[in-house]
Amino acid sequence: MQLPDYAALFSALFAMTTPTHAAPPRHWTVIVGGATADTSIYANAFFPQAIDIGVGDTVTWTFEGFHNVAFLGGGAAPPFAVPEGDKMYWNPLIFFPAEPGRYSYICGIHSGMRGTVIVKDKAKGTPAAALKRGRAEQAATLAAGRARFANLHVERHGTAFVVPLVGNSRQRYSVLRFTREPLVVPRGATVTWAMRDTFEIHTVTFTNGEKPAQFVVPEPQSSGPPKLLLNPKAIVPTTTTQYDGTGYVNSGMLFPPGNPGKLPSSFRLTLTTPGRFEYWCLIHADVGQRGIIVVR
Ligand SMILES: [Cu+2]
Repeated sequence: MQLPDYAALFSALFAMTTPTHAAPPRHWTVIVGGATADTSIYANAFFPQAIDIGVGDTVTWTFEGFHNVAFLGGGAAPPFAVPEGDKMYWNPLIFFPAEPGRYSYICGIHSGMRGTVIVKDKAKGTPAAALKRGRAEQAATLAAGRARFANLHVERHGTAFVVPLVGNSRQRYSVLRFTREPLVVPRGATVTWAMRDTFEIHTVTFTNGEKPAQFVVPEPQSSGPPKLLLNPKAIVPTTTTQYDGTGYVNSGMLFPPGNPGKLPSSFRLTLTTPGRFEYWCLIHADVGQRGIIVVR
């Protein structure tokens, strides 16, 4: 999913809401997200996580790669994330009070993804040094994710298999893959996909050879950016517990374990028929989150 560039909008708003100042305003950059070249690892973070700026300076958030961030226009004094129904959307209309202080912001989609802007009378560092620090933090995050993926194993207890969906909120990455290799199980085996990631949401969806359904559907608005709607085909779970290799089977959205809403964080299927079956995460199908199960 390609997102429009809102950098200019951010900058314009900052410029509008910051007073004229004796010292020339400086321009800072915060990187949002990032991914490995093969898109298997995503950084769910702001880099640098904390940035010091001076009163009157501007900040641009630069979005890298695919990101599940929805934008909504409008609103008088919007918070960083806008609730709508039971979902949260990122709101680009961010007004920093133009006075010293510590301002936290979050990504409304990825719980736990947060950053801080510290506004001082005069910032100590330089924008170049802050960006370099951001890049270094991002590289460390992606390296940690890559190492985790390299060490990803399906758990097996007899004929029960567990595919962990992993991420790390401290190191701020998510692995957007199910397994490294096709998972081979005996006929009659039960496979559980278990969320172990406190950031992300995924689906487990067998499409029976069909192209995976789009998770978000842009809906044009009379003004401003399109509203992004969640596709019912992706979010409504099917009731299947046994899979014979035919039909459409969907877990619906799987959420971080122990989430406050007690929303589902695992999905289980018994595989009754030999064959090779493809499944997808509909949320991350664009970036190749596809799994293969071979039933023997
Ligand atoms: Cu996913």
